[in-house]
Amino acid sequence: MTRPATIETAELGLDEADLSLMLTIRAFELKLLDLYGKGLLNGTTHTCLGQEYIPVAMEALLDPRDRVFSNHRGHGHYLARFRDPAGLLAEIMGREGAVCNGVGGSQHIHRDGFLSTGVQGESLPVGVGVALHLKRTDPGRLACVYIGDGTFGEGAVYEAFNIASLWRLPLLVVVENNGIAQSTPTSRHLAGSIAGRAAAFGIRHRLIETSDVAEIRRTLEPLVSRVRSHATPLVVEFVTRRLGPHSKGDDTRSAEAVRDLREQDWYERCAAADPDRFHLLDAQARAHVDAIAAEVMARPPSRWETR
Ligand SMILES: Cc1ncc(C[n+]2csc(CCOP(=O)(O)OP(=O)(O)O)c2C)c(N)n1
Repeated sequence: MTRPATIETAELGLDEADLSLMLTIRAFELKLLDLYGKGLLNGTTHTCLGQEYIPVAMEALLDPRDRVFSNHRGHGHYLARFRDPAGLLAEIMGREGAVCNGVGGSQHIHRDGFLSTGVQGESLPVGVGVALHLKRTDPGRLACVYIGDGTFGEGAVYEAFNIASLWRLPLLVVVENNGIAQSTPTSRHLAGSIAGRAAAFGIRHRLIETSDVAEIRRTLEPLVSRVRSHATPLVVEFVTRRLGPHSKGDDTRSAEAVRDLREQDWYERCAAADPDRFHLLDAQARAHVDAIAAEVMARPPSRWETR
């Protein structure tokens, strides 16, 4: 019997393209940590190891004309949107072909309606302004802003919630609640709950605890459609896991705590569901990223011409 071309099982809830994308994002992030370890990258970086399924699930619910605002942990957001590991790596390494000519680096990317910032909370008020613009000029489009749980410590979040609710703006806030902000557990920095904070502004909130991409899309599709059709804000909170350090080598958690998180990782779940096919796709993703890294490293430095 020949194998099916796509993995589509109840356990996985994934087709092959989605799984390949998740594996490519993982391979990309692991490659960055490897390059840093070898002293081949400068600056800093924040990997989304463990959180890759979130932008992959969300991307199918977004329109290319929507605007996406990303944060310091944004490589997965960019890769899910543009599938351009070479451009992003060139940006991080300051090589020719860099998305922003090597000026933005890991945290400050701008391309076709996508904008990231390393300043926590900065993008929400900007996203609100863009949502207002979209409501007036292009009804049906939305502004999607990714933030972490720690960012709820920024006052700008609440100014943005207030106006988004009051003016009924098509704002989709995706919270990647990975239980920790740098070194501070969420339980030590956030009173009440994210749901309660959204409710205080009359904003709908949906909690997503699964990493099953198909289930996430099924659950969110009607809610995201409503953001578009009713021009109304929505907060989607993912309970997720940060498997890597905050940035490069600064994990303050115990090895045991990180091991427990790894056991809940989508990667292990998908590998167990169809090991042969999974490992083939994983090897392909790693080889693809290895080849890109070798090719990008051989490029000359990027140039930024000021006019
Ligand atoms: C305004 C501001 N304050 C502090 C920092 C330093 N900083 C970078 S990431 C981070 C923690 C962010 O936590 P969270 O929002 O939960 O996102 P996560 O890193 O867990 O993805 C901090 C404090 C910053 N980038 N911006």
